[in-house]
Amino acid sequence: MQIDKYKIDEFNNSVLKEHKRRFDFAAEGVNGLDGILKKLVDFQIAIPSWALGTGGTRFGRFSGGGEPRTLEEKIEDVGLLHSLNKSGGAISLHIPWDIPKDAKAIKALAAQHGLRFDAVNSNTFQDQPDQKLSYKFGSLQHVDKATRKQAIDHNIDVIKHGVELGSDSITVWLSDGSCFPGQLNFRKAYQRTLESLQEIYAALPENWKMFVEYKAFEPNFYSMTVGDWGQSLLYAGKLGPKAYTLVDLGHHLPNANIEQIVALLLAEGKLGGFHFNDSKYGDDDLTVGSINPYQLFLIFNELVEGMDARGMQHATDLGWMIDASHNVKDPLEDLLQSIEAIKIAYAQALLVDSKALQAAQEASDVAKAQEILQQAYRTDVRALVAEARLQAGAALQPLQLYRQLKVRDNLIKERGQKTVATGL
Ligand code: PSV
Ligand code: MN
Repeated sequence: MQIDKYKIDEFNNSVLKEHKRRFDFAAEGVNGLDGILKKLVDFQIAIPSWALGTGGTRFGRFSGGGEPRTLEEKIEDVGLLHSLNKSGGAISLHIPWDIPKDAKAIKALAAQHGLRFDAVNSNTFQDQPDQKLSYKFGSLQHVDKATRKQAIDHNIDVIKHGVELGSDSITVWLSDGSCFPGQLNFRKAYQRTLESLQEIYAALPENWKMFVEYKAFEPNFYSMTVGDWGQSLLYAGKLGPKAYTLVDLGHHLPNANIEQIVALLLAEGKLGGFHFNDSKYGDDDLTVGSINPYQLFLIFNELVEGMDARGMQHATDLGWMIDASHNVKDPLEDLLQSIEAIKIAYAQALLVDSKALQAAQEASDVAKAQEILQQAYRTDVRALVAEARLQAGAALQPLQLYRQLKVRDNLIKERGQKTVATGL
């Protein structure tokens, strides 16, 4: 299914008057309005190929129907999203869940939808049916050299797929670790993982980046070999200038100050990218901004401040991606909400009076600093975000139009009720 541009225009015309009223109100007194709108238009968030179907927990999975059955259909779904909001212009593949059989054709299909390929993701946290050696006790850290080699080769293979698709980064997330005290020699696990990563790093093409993603727990519960940003930074530092830390918002222990982590990684030039989601307990993989929107804003505030301080391009100098699991909502609706939440937090961060904030900080005026941040956070920027969408040729209200056009019903008609997308 594709959404014709005239349907978007028709819809926009039907809500334009109300939008203009809201926009004029929201725009009043905003400094550098055009620059802010341009930044919002440019900011694209990659959609993971594994988040287009219904996610699940170890207790079950409840499919919503019409899920994409093939990589081609996944691309079609991301294309749908992108035509609705012009903000999800990239797709991130997880291999081997989504192996492009004909890379040229897949690349051409993506281009037809205005999409490019974001980071490719390797998978050494599951055993595949045709796999020789098991990852039950780890992959890059494994005590057995042959198992490590198999995992290294897989990552190199993923890079090759990425090259064919025009991607320029690989995200390595390892489930390696241990479940019980004494199971693992931490020092040896670290050393083996580092050496394995070095071999993968050596296979990176010239212009490529490697993102080392950390996670505090799960599936290993006693230790994770890349368990936090410190460990990730250690690996990235030893690997070299093409290696960076990737922050997945759900991968911290409760109450971690993620905004501070982000600020320091940026200051060190070692922040590579983001996986957006939200959580109440741990790695819940909920819709970003649904539980903790203030934290999301604070993270964006550090991002904007830190990127500006280093003269970085917001839209292109870091990898922006959603990594969530849609258990009870329609995945496409959930992704539309996620992108909206990200854009809102970004817009609010762009509104922060950074000069005044710096002055308040230098004067140790704590109350003033808080007021300045909350002034931006409490501003209703939804009409600004909508205006940026309008300027980009997208729908003023993507979710409403998605429902009006009965996209899910159409997908169910096309693909069937009982389809299952690859992923977790
Ligand atoms: C692990 O929980 C993770 O965040 C990594 O990014 C994986 O690639 C992805 O989720 C798989 O669902
Ligand atoms: Mn992730």
